[in-house]
Amino acid sequence: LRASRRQSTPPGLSVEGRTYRPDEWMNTPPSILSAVSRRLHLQPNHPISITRQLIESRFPDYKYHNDLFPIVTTHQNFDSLDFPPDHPGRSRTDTYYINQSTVLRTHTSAHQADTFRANQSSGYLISADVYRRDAIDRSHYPVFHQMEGAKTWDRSNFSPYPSLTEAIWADVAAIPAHGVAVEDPNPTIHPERNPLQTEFHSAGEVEAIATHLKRSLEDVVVAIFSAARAAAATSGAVVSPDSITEEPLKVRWVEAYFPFTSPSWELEVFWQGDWLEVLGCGVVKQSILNNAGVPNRLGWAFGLGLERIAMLLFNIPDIRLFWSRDERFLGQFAAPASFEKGKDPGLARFVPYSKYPACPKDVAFWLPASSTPPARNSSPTAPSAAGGLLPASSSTAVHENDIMELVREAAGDSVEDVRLIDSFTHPKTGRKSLCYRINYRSLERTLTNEEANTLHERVRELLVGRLGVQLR
Ligand code: FA5
Ligand code: MG
Repeated sequence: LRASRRQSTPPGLSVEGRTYRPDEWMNTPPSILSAVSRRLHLQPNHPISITRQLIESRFPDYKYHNDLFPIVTTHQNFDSLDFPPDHPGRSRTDTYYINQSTVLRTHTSAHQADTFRANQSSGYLISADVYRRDAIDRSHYPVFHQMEGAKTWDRSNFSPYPSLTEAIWADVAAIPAHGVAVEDPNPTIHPERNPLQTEFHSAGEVEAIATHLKRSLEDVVVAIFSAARAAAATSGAVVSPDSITEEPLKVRWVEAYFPFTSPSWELEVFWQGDWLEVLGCGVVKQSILNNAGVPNRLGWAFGLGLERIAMLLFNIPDIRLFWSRDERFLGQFAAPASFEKGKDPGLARFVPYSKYPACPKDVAFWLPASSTPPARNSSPTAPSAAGGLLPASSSTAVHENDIMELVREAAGDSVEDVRLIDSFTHPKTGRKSLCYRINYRSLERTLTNEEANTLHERVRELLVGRLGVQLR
């Protein structure tokens, strides 16, 4: 009896002493769970940790939360932030679930409501590891780090100013001005999707909050840029020049949409010939503050990608490098003695060690006929037309993220990127064929062609075994 009962109940999953009960929603592989203990944002001389401290130094009066546990409820990650029930972010193709109501947080905003509720200070920063099923390339990794920031003001307490709006403008005036050209400081906001919350905030309050938000974040980017330039100057000719150090800094604001802020923006930085999104932000939806038990407060929030900023700061070319335990990487970074405002932190830029040869290999296959959808994609919440759904017949529902994850499972960090290079539909049968190019390249050594073949063979086997494709 005991044995059969043990069989019918899934075993508990223990992560750092906390126990969870996986169910049929579980889609988190062991390789992802093993990242939980790494805490790169707290490793003393790690570039992610140095980047965190440099940004924290621009917000000296804020409260810092750096050890919030990554496994959260779907309520924290989605519901508390007003995500609609059919939001694609809830899908098992995008998010790592432990069970139906437990996920690896997909963003630091998962802690917004709880932190507002605790209301320990008017400003806070949360730095943490976050987890997403996503593409494979040099700027995407299934585990990365975000910093969340928020600042709120109390409606019932704005003395010595005559109004809350004037109190906020006084705080704006305390942020140092910068000389950087902002290409689009005030993009057009579309009130249908980004209403001004006029039932809660006056136009003057929103303008003051938005200005404080933008100035605070421009100040961060300018500080990062100055530190990067100073580092490049001391590193001299050993590092290759990049657009951050060779050209004047260019930033712009773009309208964005989040379920939990309105209006919302993204900040982009011009980098290596293109605009790179570094953060999302906006005026906090009043319903979130009201539900968190602080209806008298109003303010802004942002979430930025620490890897994106660290790549700009240190000129790090590949996001996989952050996970390296190789001394040739880790040995290059040292936290400065102080992060004093207005003082150069004296950082050094990353000097690449030799780049090992790439070993590209293609795999072409027919997607399964629509009558046999793979079982692991039968999530009850999968939206019918999520971005990333492959152009197969609609009911086949092989998601590109499933292919990405399978490649990671087979070949881990030996894959630099995965790209769809061809797709076509057979004119008679209507079946879809896809061809992906997988670029095998280790950051640490040369892969022999034989090793790459072994990895590629494993990918091919998993594609057939898991997704039911037919290799061509
Ligand atoms: C968010 O995650 C929102 N929670 C941000 C936010 C917070 C908005 C508070 C408003 C108020 P987004 O998915 O765009 O938004 O991610 C935020 C940043 O994380 C991006 O701008 C980018 O810098 C970084 N990022 C996103 N996905 C990845 C990835 N796969 N790898 C590395 N960095 C990423
Ligand atoms: Mg974004």
